[in-house]
Amino acid sequence: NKKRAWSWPAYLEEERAIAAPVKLFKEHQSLPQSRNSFKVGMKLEGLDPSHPSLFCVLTVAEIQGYRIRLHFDGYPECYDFWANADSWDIKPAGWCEKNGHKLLLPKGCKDGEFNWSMYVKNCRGQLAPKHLFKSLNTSVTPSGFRAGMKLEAIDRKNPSLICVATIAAVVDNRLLIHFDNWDDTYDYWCDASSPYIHPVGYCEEAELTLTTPAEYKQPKTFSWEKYLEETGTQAAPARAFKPRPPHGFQIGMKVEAVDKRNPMLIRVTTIADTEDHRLKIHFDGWIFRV
Ligand code: MLZ
Repeated sequence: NKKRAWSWPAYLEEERAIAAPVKLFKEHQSLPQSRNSFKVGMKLEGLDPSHPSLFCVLTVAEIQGYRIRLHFDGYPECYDFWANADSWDIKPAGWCEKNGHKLLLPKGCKDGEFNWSMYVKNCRGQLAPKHLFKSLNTSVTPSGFRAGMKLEAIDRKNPSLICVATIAAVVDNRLLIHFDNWDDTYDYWCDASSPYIHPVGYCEEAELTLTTPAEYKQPKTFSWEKYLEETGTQAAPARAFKPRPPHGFQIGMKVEAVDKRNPMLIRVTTIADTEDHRLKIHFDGWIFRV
């Protein structure tokens, strides 16, 4: 009675379930089109997932298939995180300087004293070569978004809040969202199809509460017209927003998903519940506990 290797087709048949069709996945979630050529030890710049507007000095610490584990230079390993090899969130050395973004330096390095080529030399490291970064050559479609424009955006750290926000930067097809009068720990990058961003006037139209900028004097009487005038700014044009249609995944479909508690693992999972833009993932064989 030899045990056969686990396989998706056999498992799906056993469970009488279907795999989520490939067409439901976004390009970046889909089957890799290229190979992962990153190597352990290569250094690069990338977004900190817990402070998603901040680029940091990172080193490739581990490779698993199409994924790479990234380590923050000078920081404990517990902050390491995984990214796909084609992620927009990773950039070659020098990208921040070229694009005018702040780079969080390795612990111990002083601002103004950091220089990539000296740094890799001193730590006998190696820069990840530019051609490994798939996202550098993405085709850019012109959009109506410009840095400085205002909008209404969901605070992803406090997702019940829709707040007065500003486009702090536009790079490729991506927008950096900043919340007025808050520090940059709430900032994040998204694209024009993000369900987290809405044009000015959205809350009023949908009869939702708009959270006004921190320390705003008369929050009760906030008016966009007045605020745009006070700040000498413009609203992002409604036509620039390209809201994505609901995702199409259905309850019961099987997918492969990262285990967020142990993110080196990708597990066999089932879609347990759906909202327009969100899925609830159940890890097969694990019992729900409160
Ligand atoms: N409870 C939090 C809410 C911060 C909301 C920020 N929105 C951009 C605080 O007061 O710190």
